[in-house]
Amino acid sequence: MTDELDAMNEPLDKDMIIIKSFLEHLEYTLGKDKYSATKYDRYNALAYAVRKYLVERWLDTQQAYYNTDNKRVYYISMEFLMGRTLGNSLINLGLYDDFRDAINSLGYDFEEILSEEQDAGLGNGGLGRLAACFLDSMATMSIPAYGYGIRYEYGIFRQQIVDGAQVEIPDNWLRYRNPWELDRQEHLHTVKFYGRVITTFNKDNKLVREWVDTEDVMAMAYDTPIPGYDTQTVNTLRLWSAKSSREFDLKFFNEGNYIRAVEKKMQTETISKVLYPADNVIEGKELRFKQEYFLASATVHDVLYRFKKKHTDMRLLPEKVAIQLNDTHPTLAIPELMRVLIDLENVEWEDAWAITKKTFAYTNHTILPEALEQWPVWFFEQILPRHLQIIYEINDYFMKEVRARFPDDPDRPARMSIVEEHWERKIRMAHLAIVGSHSVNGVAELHSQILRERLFKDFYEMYPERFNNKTNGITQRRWLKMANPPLAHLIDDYIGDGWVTDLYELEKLRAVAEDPEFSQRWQEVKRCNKEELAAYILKHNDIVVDPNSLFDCQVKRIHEYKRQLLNVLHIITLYNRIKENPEAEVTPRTFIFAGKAAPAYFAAKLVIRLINGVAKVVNEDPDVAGRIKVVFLANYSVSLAEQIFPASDLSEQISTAGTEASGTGNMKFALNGALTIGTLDGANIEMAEEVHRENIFIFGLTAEEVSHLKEQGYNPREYYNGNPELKKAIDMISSGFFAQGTPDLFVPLTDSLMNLGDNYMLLADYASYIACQEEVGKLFRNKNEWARLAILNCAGMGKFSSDRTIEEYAREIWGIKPMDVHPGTVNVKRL
Ligand code: NBG
Repeated sequence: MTDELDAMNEPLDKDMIIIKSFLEHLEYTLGKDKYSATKYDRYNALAYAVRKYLVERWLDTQQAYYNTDNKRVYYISMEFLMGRTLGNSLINLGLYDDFRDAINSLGYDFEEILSEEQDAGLGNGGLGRLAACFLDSMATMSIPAYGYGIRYEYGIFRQQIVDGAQVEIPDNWLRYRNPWELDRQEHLHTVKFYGRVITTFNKDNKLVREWVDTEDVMAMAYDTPIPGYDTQTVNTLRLWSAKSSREFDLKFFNEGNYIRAVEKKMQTETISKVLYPADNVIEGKELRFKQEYFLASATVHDVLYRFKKKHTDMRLLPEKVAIQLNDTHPTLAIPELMRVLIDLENVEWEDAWAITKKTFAYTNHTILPEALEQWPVWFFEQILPRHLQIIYEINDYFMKEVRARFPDDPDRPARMSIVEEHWERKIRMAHLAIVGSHSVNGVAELHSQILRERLFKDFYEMYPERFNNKTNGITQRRWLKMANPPLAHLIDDYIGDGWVTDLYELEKLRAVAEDPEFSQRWQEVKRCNKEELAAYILKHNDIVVDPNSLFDCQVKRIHEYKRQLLNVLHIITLYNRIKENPEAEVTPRTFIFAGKAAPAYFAAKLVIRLINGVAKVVNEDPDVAGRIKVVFLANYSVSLAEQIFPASDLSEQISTAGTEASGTGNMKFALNGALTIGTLDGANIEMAEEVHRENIFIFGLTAEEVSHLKEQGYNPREYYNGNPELKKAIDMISSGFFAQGTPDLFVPLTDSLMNLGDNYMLLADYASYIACQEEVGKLFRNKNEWARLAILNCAGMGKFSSDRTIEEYAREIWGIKPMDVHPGTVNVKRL
């Protein structure tokens, strides 16, 4: 290696600088030579070589933030689903091609090295990935922003499929080094738990509360740079890791109980051990409650520490700080800020409350009742006694306000109270978040409307000015430029690359939607991407699929409301049609599924087994060969998603209307040229507006019809008895036709449809779904017409850039303007 380095003479050209830095890291940072280096070493060496470019801009950006003291936003989230970093960093730095060429010139396969990187899977699904897209947009738009979260040692589990069933494998993602993070040993905060509150008087003879005899955990910061695209801005994602406090250990050491001390240390450090793997449902565990407070407290202290470097008057806080709560998970930051202001900073209650409300804003991400957080009061009594007092006091004032505003509505206080008074008393976190914020937003128009009219109706009546909508978006840097280079290049060739920072530029594609040459090239790109995915499927599932067939994809968390089971009913229906009539006109399709089920979610896990059971029957039946195939891809993740979206023809967005807050996969599919089949739910509605109604396949009940039918009394059996194809499909599932030797295996699924009320109304939507799928099948046979619609869908995606979403948050909620960080504006000396 040293010989190779020595052989390089100055002056170095670009390639040589990259190669030199890569080889130096391989040798001096990792201690390897070309004989001993593994692929993973090469990935690390490359990561370190790239990190240098990030760090330079990072220091500049942070210094500029400090100097200008502009208002900053803190995005607090229990989840950040980042995926891989290397390729994305290179794209944002504008160095992708340089690095690729340099590394390839050494005889390595650059793409292969990139694929060595482990996903950072610190999230479950849409909520965590949204946070990651927002970080990219905030950096790209030069918004002074920080992400705050937890550095879980174990991210979302890795999914294996064994005999058709999901098996969870721990995701020990930090076992090998993480070249993107820098530990900040000096950024430590003490987070207190347990103890009791005593009342004393301070030197001014004022009543003060002291929280004493606490068990303390240290939160240590790990920072990851977040580069924007084509800008000097590099923001920070700060993740907290739990460390035992030294004072704490000492107590036991002094007692001579060394083992006990070490045990305690291990216990406290479990707080940041593992991500809870449930999406859209709460697990009311004490450890999770502690995680939420750990994040909230460490972040509040960090924010105030930074604020106090420049200011002493706490009333200025809302002018310098905006805190966005990603769902209710970090809502304890509200009482935590109140506690710090009142108990530690001696601010009067009224001032503290005004400051708090002006600082916080809350985003709701679901209306599913099982996902609305409510923590038992006894958790607070034991773990956060001072916060409970503060919450009670907030609620007392709030209840007075409610009674004064609505004197003739005696039931209202109980409905709106932060404290739920049923047999187990609970704190309703959403109520606390609304009362303690100046802004409450949903994530798509329909969702925000449901918040106003149903879920938070009482609050909307009281505080209409707080409610607003921010329709979700996705970053086109990762989801088109990086994930689909052939399509990105084709688009560049026709309309330039302005779309990378202004997605509305894609409108220009409308003009070439019927251009035969463009259409031809568009179809070739899709074809290539499908061949790649087909190769992946062959390698991982040992199934041969035909790239000419329609790739019909449903990839997302497995959840009853998302109705993967409805998709399965369609597959079985097609299967039966072909079996009964081998001449039936069925467009060849490959059904592709991917998604994880929460480990404790029985019905969702059963759906995975059913999909695999159906896959086995269908794929092995020669009668349907060449017509339909079913594939379940294991371990859905950000990096697997990056392979699936570019290769898809049809995007399944088929949740029961009124249940999916927004959806974001829907946007990624369409951006990559898939057509959507979907219900009028979440952001699908706005997508239909943007791509025009005639270019999207919409079926099923509307949200209003769903509520109406429920009120009238919905009877799934009517649909079952009235539709022979539906009946046959359901009977096959319950009879064990797909169960491979365990006849009753899938009965719980059909039971929930037939005997437990079919909560998500699959049966009501079945006929309309099947009819719509027939239209899809027909259209697919007309390749040019299909391509024309796909192009128009892509052209209509401008609105769904997370840049647009973030611009709205910044302007309407945070009051923050983008700022530019130029190299050389600050005095960072480079050695
Ligand atoms: C999810 C919704 C999705 C939405 C994402 C991001 C939760 C609690 N909610 O529809 O189910 O797209 O949030 O907003 O995970």
